[in-house]
Amino acid sequence: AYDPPAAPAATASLHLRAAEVLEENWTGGSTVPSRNLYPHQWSWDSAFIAIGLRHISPLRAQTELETLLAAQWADGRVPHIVFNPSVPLDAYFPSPDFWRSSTAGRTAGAPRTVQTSGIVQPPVHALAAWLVHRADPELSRARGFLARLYPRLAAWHRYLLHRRDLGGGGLASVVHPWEQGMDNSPCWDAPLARITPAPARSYRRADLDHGAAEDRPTDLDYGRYVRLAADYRDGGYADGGGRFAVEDPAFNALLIASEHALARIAGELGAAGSARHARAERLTAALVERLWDAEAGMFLCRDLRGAGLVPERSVSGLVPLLLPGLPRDIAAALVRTVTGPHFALGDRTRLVASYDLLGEAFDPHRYWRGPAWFNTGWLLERGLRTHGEREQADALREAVLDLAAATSFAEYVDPFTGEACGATGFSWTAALALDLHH
Ligand code: 9YW
Repeated sequence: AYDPPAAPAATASLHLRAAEVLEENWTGGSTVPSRNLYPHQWSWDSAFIAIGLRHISPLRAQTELETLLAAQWADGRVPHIVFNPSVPLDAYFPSPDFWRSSTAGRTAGAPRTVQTSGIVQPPVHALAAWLVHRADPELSRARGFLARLYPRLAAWHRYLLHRRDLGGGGLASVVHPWEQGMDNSPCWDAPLARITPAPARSYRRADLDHGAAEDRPTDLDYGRYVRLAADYRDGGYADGGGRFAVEDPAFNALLIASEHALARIAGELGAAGSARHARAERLTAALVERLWDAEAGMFLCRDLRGAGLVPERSVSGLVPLLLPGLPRDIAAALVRTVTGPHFALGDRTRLVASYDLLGEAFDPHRYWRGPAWFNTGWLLERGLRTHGEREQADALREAVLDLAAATSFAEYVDPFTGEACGATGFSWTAALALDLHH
């Protein structure tokens, strides 16, 4: 069969349209994930956004990460939201008056000049910083980009590896579903069931003003999110005592990928990176030891306050494919799982689903309980390519580009039909399509 090459006009317009989305969502120092739904700066969004922005403006990409890291707390944590003071309080919940970072976070060293949340998100930042540097090393060196970021990134990893090693096995734990970035994943159902929801009248969900209720987490989920966050805040954001503590495969895989990137950054700055590479390899061994499930053929979450491994298959458990240092048999099993009946990539789906197609909780439209997201698509494309699965990687890349363009850069899509869900003009969708386009 003859495959005509993509029309130059179509590819040029993808670049232009993606650049336009990022331009519209740029606020001067950072990029909002979505103009209406998420009007502040989000941590892992900014990392993915910077990875795409580097192809349009390396300077803006550097600034994106610098703005985020300027809001780092003295204990090393990088907050999951940095609030824009010019946005009205009721535009997003939970707002700064809920988190009260500058007062409740004083002991943990929250910044005084900017309001933030007190929880974190996956550590994609060192990986992003390295990729941003590589896009324009001259500008990066001239601005001292890596030299300024390196100590902050090192402190961020130190926080996760020490304060967040709640299981004592070397991995970092998340203390809230929002920290892992896949808010209502069925992996959280069991660990969350132990949490008494905050009363519905004690807060107001702003997300429902902009998103369809059937695509969003439920009210019961929200009550529990609010309770957990309020308890963490009321404890001064101190780590260790909370009722929710989970070791998540994607969160830790991203930490490992970022630790490898930090080793390269150290090398670029004239320091030795070998100790960091070695630490990343030890973390990879810990990931396999604590979260690999041979029967499932993938990684699972470990509920530290419950019964151990959570028997739910989420895309999070596939993300470690990203790691070049993964044992060969494990990488091969992951590839079989991605293409097998539970995710059916290249068969029933083109962009990997966020959750087990055969799982009881599967719902093709509800947020992280089935829909396909572009950031996990990007991560798996990288993983498949890293492990020599070129054909699968090429197909996934095409799917990201086609679906991003066809949905006007949707937040997430129905994994079977590709129908747009959530917001459109979503920044990381535009940024990561732009990256795969290059
Ligand atoms: C919310 C901003 C964030 C992402 C998360 C996603 C969602 C916020 O939006 O959470 O209000 O539900 O789950 O991964 O960073 O895009």
